[in-house]
Amino acid sequence: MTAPRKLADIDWERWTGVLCTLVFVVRGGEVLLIHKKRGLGAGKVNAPGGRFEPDESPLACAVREVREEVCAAPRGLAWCGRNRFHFTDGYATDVHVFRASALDGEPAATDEADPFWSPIDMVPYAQMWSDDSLWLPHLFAGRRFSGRFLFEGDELLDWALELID
Ligand code: 6OG
Repeated sequence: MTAPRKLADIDWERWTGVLCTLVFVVRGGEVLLIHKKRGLGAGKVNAPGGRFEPDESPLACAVREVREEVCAAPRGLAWCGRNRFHFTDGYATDVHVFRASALDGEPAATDEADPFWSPIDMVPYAQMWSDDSLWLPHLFAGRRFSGRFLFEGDELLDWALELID
């Protein structure tokens, strides 16, 4: 089978991806971001998050990943959206995105992440996955969304985004 070049080349009814979370702690006009040190997207700025463990709920995964990556616990989590990422090499990931309203403890660096607070109006989109600028403003605006993104490596080939509600 040839690699997909457009979203329409993919059978989204049968599509599955590795289940992951992303968590954006937003407080006082700032958002907690990380310099990601390893795994998919190493070298980029992202938010804490990662893969579900067996039988884990999205919420439990979200809390655990923040604790593991930045040594502090998010509170007041709300589900904000689902992003489905398909890569032309066949990798696919199904990402549940959360917003949190508080953090217990100060974020600290780990082997996986160097955390930092960024003003919401200065989020470094140029250092992030190129889809982020398409949906993250909706998260900051309190909207929920469902996105589909087709990547070849770092290059975004095609995408679609629906707002929910
Ligand atoms: P590992 O734990 O498997 O990394 N992730 C993406 N995040 C954004 N913002 N954009 C993307 O566009 C992403 N693709 C994957 C989900 C998985 C983490 O990376 C996120 C998980 O939190 C392509 O190393």
